[in-house]
Amino acid sequence: MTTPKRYTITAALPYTNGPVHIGHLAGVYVPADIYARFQRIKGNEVAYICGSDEHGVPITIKAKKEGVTPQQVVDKYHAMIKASFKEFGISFDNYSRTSAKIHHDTASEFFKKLYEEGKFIEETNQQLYDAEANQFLADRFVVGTCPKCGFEESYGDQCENCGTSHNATDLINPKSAITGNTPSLKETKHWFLPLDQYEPFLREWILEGHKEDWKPNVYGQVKSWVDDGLRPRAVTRDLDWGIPVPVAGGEGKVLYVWFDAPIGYISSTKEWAAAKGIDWEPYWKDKDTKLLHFIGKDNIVFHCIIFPSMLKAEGSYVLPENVPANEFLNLEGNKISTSKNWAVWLHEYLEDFPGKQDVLRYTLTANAPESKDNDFTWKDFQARNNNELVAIFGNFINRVVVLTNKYYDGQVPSAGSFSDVDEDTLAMLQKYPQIISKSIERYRFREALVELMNLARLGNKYLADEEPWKVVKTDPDRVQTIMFIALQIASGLAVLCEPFLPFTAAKLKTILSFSTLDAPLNWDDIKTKNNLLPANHNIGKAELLFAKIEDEEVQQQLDKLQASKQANEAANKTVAPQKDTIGFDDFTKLDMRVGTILEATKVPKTKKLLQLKVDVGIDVRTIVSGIAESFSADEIIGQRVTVLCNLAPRTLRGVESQGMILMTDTPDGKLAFIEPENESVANGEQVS
Ligand code: B3M
Ligand code: ZN
Repeated sequence: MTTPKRYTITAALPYTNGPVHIGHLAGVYVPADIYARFQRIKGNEVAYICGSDEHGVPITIKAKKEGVTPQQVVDKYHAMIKASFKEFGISFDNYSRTSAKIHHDTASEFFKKLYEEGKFIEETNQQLYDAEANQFLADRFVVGTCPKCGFEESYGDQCENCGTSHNATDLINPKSAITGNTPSLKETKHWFLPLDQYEPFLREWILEGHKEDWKPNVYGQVKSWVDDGLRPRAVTRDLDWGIPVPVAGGEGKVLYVWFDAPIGYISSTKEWAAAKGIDWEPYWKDKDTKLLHFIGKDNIVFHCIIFPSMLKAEGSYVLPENVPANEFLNLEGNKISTSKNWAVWLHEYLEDFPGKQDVLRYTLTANAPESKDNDFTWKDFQARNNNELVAIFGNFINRVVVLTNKYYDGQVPSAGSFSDVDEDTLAMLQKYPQIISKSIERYRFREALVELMNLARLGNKYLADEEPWKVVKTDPDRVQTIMFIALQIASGLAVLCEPFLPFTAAKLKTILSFSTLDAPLNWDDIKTKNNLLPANHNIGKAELLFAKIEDEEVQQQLDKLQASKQANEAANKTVAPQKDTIGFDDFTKLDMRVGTILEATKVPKTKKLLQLKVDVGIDVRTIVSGIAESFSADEIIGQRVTVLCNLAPRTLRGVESQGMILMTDTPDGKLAFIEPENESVANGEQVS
């Protein structure tokens, strides 16, 4: 037995300005939960920490809109989010909230310490001000053009298009989100964290130290920010909702939400430890503690640059060992959007599919946006349930339990001598704990889940090949051995599925009467024990683990989405009229081919242009394309595209463009690629 390690696992604190949806679950809470459950099962010490993020401008905007106080908004959503996470089986050790006193105290002290140690720059300068609203415009109170990617609806603190975080005064053509007015500038004093001074530290710690083990999407974002040059970042705001700035001159100001929110992980840990009567400090300060932040890709800068710089400035904390950020989950081909009600809300799912938590956990893990954005569809949800959970996992368990009850009155039979197939099957079973662990340890939860299902497939194949229902008529002794082995696989599944499918694991353990075993089975027993369920152990009756999902249930969900879509489309533009007729000869002159983008770089000093290297089968050519407002350079490497190849070359900003990428519009005003549905289509294939 190895000595237990200590893990502090954080999941991004959800904003309490709305409920939680499947995008949040797939990106953050389900993978973090799998990881936390896995480490607990392995016998490690785990603090899985979360809570509500109750400050920030979106909450005050929502309160204004609804004519209630910000406190009323956060109370409503905090209660709702907390309850739905619990019902969904997210196994937080503590779920706190940033309006709690312990958090206000912790964040204030943190700020004061940095202030007293001279870690901030104090500066009076001009900030955006809305004279009509009589208010400074920070963060989401101001909208304008992103200086980096040209997106016209960037917020004051972060661009949702390219993810860049900036200062509100960086925005081009800023407008107040309260009145729509162009803001004026007004002097005000703030405290800044001089991020530029932390550049050498960040370079050494992340760019040199974590090149190999951090996910490429995370590492790449950090590198591009650090390479672009870091600047001092204001950590206070002129707002009235938040944690008051606790030093002289801070009257009427609050801490920036992204200063206080990550400290929320620390205060939530403190709250948990106090309730348990243990010391919180080892979970944040012991150098052997593994601190992990599970987040979505829009939070990378805050967790990899700003918060670590704060921790470094403070001096007594450990730094995250990894920040396994995910990309985004789309829904039925479109970006999930709260304002357009294009989402599957967790609390609604729990109402519509009672008892089916694991089906959603399974689907979201199987489609997790681990290395690129991914899509959730209700058809896929149904297929994964019916063809995988029901047909493979459920079917295997059901056969094992039904036959054991039928032949042996529920008692595990003793095995006779093993055939080669038996030996191989048991040897395979013993390999799974290691195979699954390896994938989980590397944050590859999709891969881990595939392996879990492979174990269920192994069980099904074993039964299908050995056919105990036939053999029983001729060789009942042999059937005892077959069923013994099948029961070992079933118990292996009960243990190994727990991180992914906790409700199913609990049910299965009840069916197999784990509670009457001499000692509880753990993960590593499966590697070594030959009789996980010993002969003569009594199991319970069969019970369905998964039920088929019918077409009507899925149709209802699609109808719900369709209703949102129609409501949105009604508010949207009409389709362009058809152009003038052309002859077939005109059409055949167009040389359109499938290609793949190999390289992409931003054309300097332009908003829209990316310079691409595209493999079009005939050659690899340079194409300048006006897509930078919809895509960042790194996200389109490897993208399949359709190229108009024989368009006369044109020089754009000094670069000769040898063709054109064909694009279409999406409902949210972005561009989308036209790519072959079948991945096997080769570069250079003609479009006709
Ligand atoms: N409240 C979640 C988000 O950006 C944000 C995370 C805070 S983690 C400290 O949606
Ligand atoms: Zn941008």
